[in-house]
Amino acid sequence: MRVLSGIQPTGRFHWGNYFGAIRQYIDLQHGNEAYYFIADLHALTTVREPERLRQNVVDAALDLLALGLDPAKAVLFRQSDVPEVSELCWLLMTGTPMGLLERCHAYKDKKEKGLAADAGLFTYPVLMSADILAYDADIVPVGADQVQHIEVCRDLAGAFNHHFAETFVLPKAKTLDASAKVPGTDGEKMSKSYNNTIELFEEPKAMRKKIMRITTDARPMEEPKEPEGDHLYQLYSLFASDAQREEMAALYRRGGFGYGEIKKALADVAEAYFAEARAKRAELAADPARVEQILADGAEKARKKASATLKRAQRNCGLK
Ligand code: AQP
Repeated sequence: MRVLSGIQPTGRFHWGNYFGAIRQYIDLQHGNEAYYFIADLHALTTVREPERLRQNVVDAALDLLALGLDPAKAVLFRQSDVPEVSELCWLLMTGTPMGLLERCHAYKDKKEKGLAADAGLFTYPVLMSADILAYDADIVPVGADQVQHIEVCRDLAGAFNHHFAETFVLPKAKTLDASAKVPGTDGEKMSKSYNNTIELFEEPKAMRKKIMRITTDARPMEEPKEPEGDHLYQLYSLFASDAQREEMAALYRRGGFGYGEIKKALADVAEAYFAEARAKRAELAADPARVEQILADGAEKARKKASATLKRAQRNCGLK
């Protein structure tokens, strides 16, 4: 299978990014042809400071490599290093109905909140479609919030294939049942724009502080509680072994505990979980030239694939 996914360098990655998407990237690099990119063109709709964007890209690469993305197995590259994708985006754009984009939640949510949206945000599902189709991806590992955009991609690819000739592979989204929508500290979807995130490589002290602020209900300590649907329990479950999870569920059902205890247990498992990656990240950060080389090698491989797809699409629609 050919696997492709992208992640925006709009800030430091959080637990939602990891358990919803990055963990899948790492698993799927084994036994598949995998392409992963740092979506800097997409990030431009949010990050408007050049230095910060550049730094975010480096941080994103360091995070991914530290978490186990292996450049010997998967192709890691910057989105903007493959200009073929932007051209492919235009080809798709000419056949994209406005109504389809008006229904996409990234744009709709912003508009409903009365926030200013630009054409970049409005057309983002089309660029994302080009990102996917350029590499003939079969599978796109993502969190639940991206499933709608993969459906748009399938619609656009299907319409192009139908109107012109068989050009694109129709991709499928892949989500993980237990972590397709990781809750944030307030119980809503963990998201940078909701200010409810816990970052992967946050300083342990700062991380503990955030964990202590996770919202809980006001039921008395002695009362038994149902663990399912409780976001603190859900977050703990992401890190815990089966035995730890069952023990925690039994504690909830028995009652007689304070949420402070659970939060402390969550901070302990989370700190241990990322300790190895944290050390590896520090090592990688000491050698920026190596990271740059990994991205340059990745771009070369990615361009080769994307330019073959672009040529096919140009020929089929009459440009060549
Ligand atoms: N809370 C989440 N649970 C599961 N998966 C998630 N993802 C994001 N949040 C969660 C998945 O992470 C991948 C990268 O997402 P992105 O590049 O679109 O990052 P993002 O959407 O910018 O993340 P945020 O924090 O949610 O940002 P904003 O606030 O800008 O929307 C994707 O596969 C995504 O599904």
